[in-house]
Amino acid sequence: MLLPALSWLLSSLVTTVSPGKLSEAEVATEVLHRPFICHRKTKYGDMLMVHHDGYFENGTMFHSSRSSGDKQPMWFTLGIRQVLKGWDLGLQGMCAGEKRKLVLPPALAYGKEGKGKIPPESTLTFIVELLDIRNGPRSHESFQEMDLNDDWRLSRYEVKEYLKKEHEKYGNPPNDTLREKIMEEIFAREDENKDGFISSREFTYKHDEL
Ligand SMILES: [Ca+2]
Ligand SMILES: [Ca+2]
Repeated sequence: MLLPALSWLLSSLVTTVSPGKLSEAEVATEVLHRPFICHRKTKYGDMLMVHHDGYFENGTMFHSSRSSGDKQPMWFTLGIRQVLKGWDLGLQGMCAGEKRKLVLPPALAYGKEGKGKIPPESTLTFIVELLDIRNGPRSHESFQEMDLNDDWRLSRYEVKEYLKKEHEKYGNPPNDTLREKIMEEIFAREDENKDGFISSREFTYKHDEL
């Protein structure tokens, strides 16, 4: 049952690369370290926790999550343009513990304009270490977990049960009125065709911009 959804994801990925621009819009990916044990690999919609170092073409480091700011690794959702396009493309199929080197052409990084200390038209190299993978809020795993009767759509009951479970997991006091309100907000936003159910298509992220 997962296959149609996956092939849909893949086809939306393929259409993103226009034939004429293939060479300039590619991420060069090199695996620097792959762990012996790999329980799952990253895919669109997953939440990733990474440490990363960024370098200019001349080898100068412009950022390192290990030494900048709070020195904490960062969490982001893969495939929704929360990060640079080149990351969304280059960090797929990765195992926790894996380390990759990505070389991003400007088109998949900060483009013609650049940003802050990144000059225009910069090709950037990143060393990314993946520390942890979790099901994204919009992953197929989350959907399947919520879809109690396996009919590939979420009813109000199923969403409410899920909220209840989440609230219990995080120790929030159960409050039916509040949950009812959250649920109605979710349906107002997600049930695009207003048929009273959230389909798997309505639920998962749209990848059109990639
Ligand atoms: Ca269902
Ligand atoms: Ca619907």
